Amino acid sequence: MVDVQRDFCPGGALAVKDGDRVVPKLNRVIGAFTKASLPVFFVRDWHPRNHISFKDQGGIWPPHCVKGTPGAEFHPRLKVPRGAVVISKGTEARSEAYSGFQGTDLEKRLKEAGVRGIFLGGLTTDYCVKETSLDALDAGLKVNVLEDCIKGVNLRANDSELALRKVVARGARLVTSSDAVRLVARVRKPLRGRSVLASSLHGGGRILVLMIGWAGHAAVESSS
Ligand code: VGL
Ligand code: ZN
Repeated sequence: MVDVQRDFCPGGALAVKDGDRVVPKLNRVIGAFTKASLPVFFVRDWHPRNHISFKDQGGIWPPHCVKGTPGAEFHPRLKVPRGAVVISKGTEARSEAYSGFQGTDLEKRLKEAGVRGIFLGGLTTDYCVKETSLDALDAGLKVNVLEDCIKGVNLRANDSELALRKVVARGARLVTSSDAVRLVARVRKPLRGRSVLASSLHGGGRILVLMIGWAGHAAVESSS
């Protein structure tokens, strides 16, 4: 979950059109993953008051997501489970961090959790979703962008489109939240070790290929 914060939603300091519309769909994904005991990570923009990206500091953005302020809170309807992993980025005054991986321990946390692929959505398509996706690909992860769970700033009208084109060209897949929920529901069924993985491998097709990473993860979890 990338930057699903008040300031990026209507009424916020850096509001994105329809930013809040991603919340119900992301909640469905969060629910499905949680039920399947799959980890969900919550990335947030968490700036000091004098952040370099702010206009009064020479940056291009109005002040937003100042740590500890209401605007930096997750959207009030986002279902953040108790004890969820929260990753704060952009916390250094002198450096911008659009990616959830930049200056954080996100990669380490994902590796520790045995994660080989991710589904991501949130705000904003042309900045933090884009950069987080690219860094995830660089980290060797399979990246599935939840195309119905993202909204962009679009300083130029087609920025979001260009961002998606770029991440797809680099190897990410576009999927819907329904795809993700369906996949995870299958992972939840009892797995009988490697035979299930093997039969998935022979199935071919986009969805089955996607499932392998998660089935592998579930198998590792259930055997520990
Ligand atoms: C973001 C602009 C400035 C984002 C963060 O979350 O995409 N955009 N800071
Ligand atoms: Zn920011």
